[in-house]
This record gives sequence, C-alpha cells and structure tokens, in this order.
Amino acid sequence: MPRPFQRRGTAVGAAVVSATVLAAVALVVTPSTAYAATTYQYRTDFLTGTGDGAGTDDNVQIRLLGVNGNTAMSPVIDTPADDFEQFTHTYYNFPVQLNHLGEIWAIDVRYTDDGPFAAPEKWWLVSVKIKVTTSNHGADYRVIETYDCISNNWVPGQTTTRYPCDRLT
Ligand SMILES: [Ca+2]
Ligand SMILES: [Ca+2]
Repeated sequence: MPRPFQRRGTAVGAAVVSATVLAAVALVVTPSTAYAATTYQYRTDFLTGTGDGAGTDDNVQIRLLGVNGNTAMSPVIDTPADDFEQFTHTYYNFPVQLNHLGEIWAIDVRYTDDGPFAAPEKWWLVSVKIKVTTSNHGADYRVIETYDCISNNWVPGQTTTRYPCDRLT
C-alpha cells in the first residue's frame, strides 16, 4: 500500500518542479524580449573662422558637461579630411551611450601642439554646435536637443578652455 502512495507523491513533486522551471524560464525570457533601452548619441559640429590663419592642424579634443553627467574627454579629433581648416565644419560623434547627460551647460575644448617639435599654431573657433539624438537600435532615431557653444575667438593653446552652451531646441 505505501508504494503507490509514494509514486503519486513523486509525480506531484515532479509537476511542481517543472512548474518552477517554467516560471524561472519565463522570468529570464520576459525581460530580454522586452528590453529596448533608449540610447543617446552626442554629435558635435565645430565651425572654424573665416580669417587668415584661422585653421589648424594641431590637436583638438572635446568633452561635454551636462547637469546629470559629463562625457570623457574625446580622443584627438582626426577625420579622413583635413580638419579644422579655415571656414569649414569638422564633425565629431561621441560613441552611442545609455546615459542621458541632461541639459548641457558647457563644453571643455582641449587644444595642444601636435608634437614636441611642431610650431604652435593658432586656431579661431567660431562655435561648437551639439545635436543630441536618440537611436533605439536605429528604430527611433530623432533629434531631441540642440545647443550652441560660442567662442568667436582664438582658442588658447596647450590648455583646456571651457565654453558655456545655450540650448537652441
Ligand atoms: Ca587642419
Ligand atoms: Ca584629419
């Protein structure tokens, strides 16, 4: 008499286990299929001045300061083009990131010689425009904020200069 009773008990136990396994699988699957975090990309647009000698081949780096956080200082900006030439735009896009910086209130621009034996150059920066976009794995790309950070002057060399930014949109 005890044997059939034990078998039934085992069967009930197995059913409980498989229900637990299913529940665990559901817990793992649900968040990953529902995962769709918004990502942000910060795109900068440097405008170099129109005057003689406004352009430079020296090293330019930038970081963004937001009310909720800052980016790291960028690498030296060097696109395939001759960057930061007279009356041209130079673009640098920060890597796509998960955290939103909040309202951007300033930028730090680092401007240094491109080598220990290179003659220091001058560089006239008109402004840096910033465009913030969302890109939910490419599906919801849109511009959510734009800023203008104005210099309208020579950028001091061998140092980092902070420029305030105005939100445009
Ligand atoms: Ca250049
Ligand atoms: Ca270049």
